[in-house]
Amino acid sequence: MSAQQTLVLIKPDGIVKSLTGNIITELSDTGIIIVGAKIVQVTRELAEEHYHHLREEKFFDELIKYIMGEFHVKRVLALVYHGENAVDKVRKVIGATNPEQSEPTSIRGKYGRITSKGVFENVVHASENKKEAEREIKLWFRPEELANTIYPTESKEVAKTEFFWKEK
Ligand code: IDP
Ligand code: MG
Repeated sequence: MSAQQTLVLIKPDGIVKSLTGNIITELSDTGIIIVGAKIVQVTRELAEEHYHHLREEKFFDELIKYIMGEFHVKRVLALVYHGENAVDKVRKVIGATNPEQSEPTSIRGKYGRITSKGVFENVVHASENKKEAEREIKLWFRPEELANTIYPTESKEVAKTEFFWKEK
């Protein structure tokens, strides 16, 4: 198995529960390294694209609100990890989707919960396989935000609006 990349999101419940350091420590213990990191305020467009495969589910609307931070705080920490077998290593450490069925020692098993509305608030997201990891990393990050160029890039001329801090 060669080196892989995977996307991890510390979800809004993980942020408000102050679990960021703890989760990063557990992931580092598997020997993989961080090659990208940023705080993101998740827009509806990004949330719906990220979870597009779940759009027919009855919990979809609540899931979109959850990842946008409507129940906790409007930010997530997005991380890209790189290393040997990174996708499966991370999935193992975080545990199963349903926090009540996760290994008790996994991150989701320890810190996740199911809300009265039935949303699995499971603290952390991680890509399910290599193909999804590539789709998700390209959705959340620009090439120059990553420490190494992991997918081929091309330069394009685009007219764009840039934002600057307003002078006082
Ligand atoms: P994953 O996060 O383990 O890859 P997915 O099936 O991709 O699981 O679901 C994405 C997220 O949607 C989950 O992490 C969880 O927050 C939520 N979710 C998934 N299945 C259910 C469900 O049956 N009820 C409520 N929430 C769910
Ligand atoms: Mg998934």
